Amino acid sequence: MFPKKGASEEEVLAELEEKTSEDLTFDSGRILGSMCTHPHPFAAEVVRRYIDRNLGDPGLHVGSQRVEREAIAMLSSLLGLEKGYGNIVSGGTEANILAVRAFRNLADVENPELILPRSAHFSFLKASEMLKVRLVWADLREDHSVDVRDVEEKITSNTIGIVGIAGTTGLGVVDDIPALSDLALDYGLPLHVDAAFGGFVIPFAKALGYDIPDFDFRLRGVKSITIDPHKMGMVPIPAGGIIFREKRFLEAISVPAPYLAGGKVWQATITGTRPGAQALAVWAMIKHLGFEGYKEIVRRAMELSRWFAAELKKIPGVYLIREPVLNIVSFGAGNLEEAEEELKKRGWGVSAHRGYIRIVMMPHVRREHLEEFLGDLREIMLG
Ligand code: 0PR
Repeated sequence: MFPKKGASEEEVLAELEEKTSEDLTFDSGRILGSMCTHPHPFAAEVVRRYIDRNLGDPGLHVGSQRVEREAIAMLSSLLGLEKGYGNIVSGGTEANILAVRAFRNLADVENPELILPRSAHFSFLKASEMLKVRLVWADLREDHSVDVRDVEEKITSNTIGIVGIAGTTGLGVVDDIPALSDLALDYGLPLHVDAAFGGFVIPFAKALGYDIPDFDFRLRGVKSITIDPHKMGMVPIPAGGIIFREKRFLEAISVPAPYLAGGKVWQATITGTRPGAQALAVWAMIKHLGFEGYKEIVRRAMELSRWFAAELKKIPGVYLIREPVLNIVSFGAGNLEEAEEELKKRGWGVSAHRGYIRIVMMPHVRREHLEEFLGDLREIMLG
């Protein structure tokens, strides 16, 4: 019911505290399977300070729009591109939808088809339904990366583009993007790389010496990349990123908004009114942490993943789905559903819906949390 009279802030907050007391918090260390984290306090402060900025009407917030462009420029440069075109959007879902939209609008095809790995995120289902693009699923190889030969076999005259994944949702696997890029160039098709998760991991992990395939704009077939600051970038939700190699992709999805303060402006994003604060927070976090700062975060996460994977293998009945590539470790067990139930009862935020349990070494996950988790898992497995 809509209350007739207002209550004091204290009363309302007390009620909210009570209502959200069931939520798991990132600080507690119990959330082990999420790609989100407690945002960096500095990024949270930036969001609070610029909470009223609306990038849907950049004529009012000219400075914020410039900052968004600079954020895109910094992300582009991280991804090996001198000048990129894109936006800070609401998350990986919007970013992927925008990429499919651009590919579809640029292709002159009556029954558009998009080829993507079976491991792709469900955001492409939304894109498919909204944009009337048929999804053509490519098989995976034994190592859970996409089978590039199968991708090639599935190319037809209806194909509008190819998707590769740099950090799959379930296992953190990086597809053979160099091979997909060559294929895309051979067939004159655009390649979209979904690095929603991996974008803020792979460049730093590579700098640390981890052997991970190239995945970014340095490969000429790559025409667009999704990279989410609200995952490993430590920016508050919602902050996704979409970057195109060329302006024509952005132009292909821009609609005129003629009556705004800036005169006739063009909008490519799905959302109209959209938070400037998040774009400013992306900019601020990159400036504040720099390459070296993110590298340290990734170093910790990668080392923790290797250690955790080795510890898991010591537990009877537990097996890795594959050796970790990024900071995601997924494991199976004979009695997986029971184990999940029992872990949940013990207060762990994990899920076994994909047939395995995924642990994501986000910045809030610490070794002592994992030790406790391993102890519980060992007990459960030994029954
Ligand atoms: N692409 C990939 C590779 C993803 O893993 C995800 C999200 C997306 C796109 C879509 O991003 P948005 O959710 O920002 O639109 N993958 C996460 C997952 O399914 C989303 C998530 C995050 C789920 C936190 C749970 C959670 O606690 O795991």
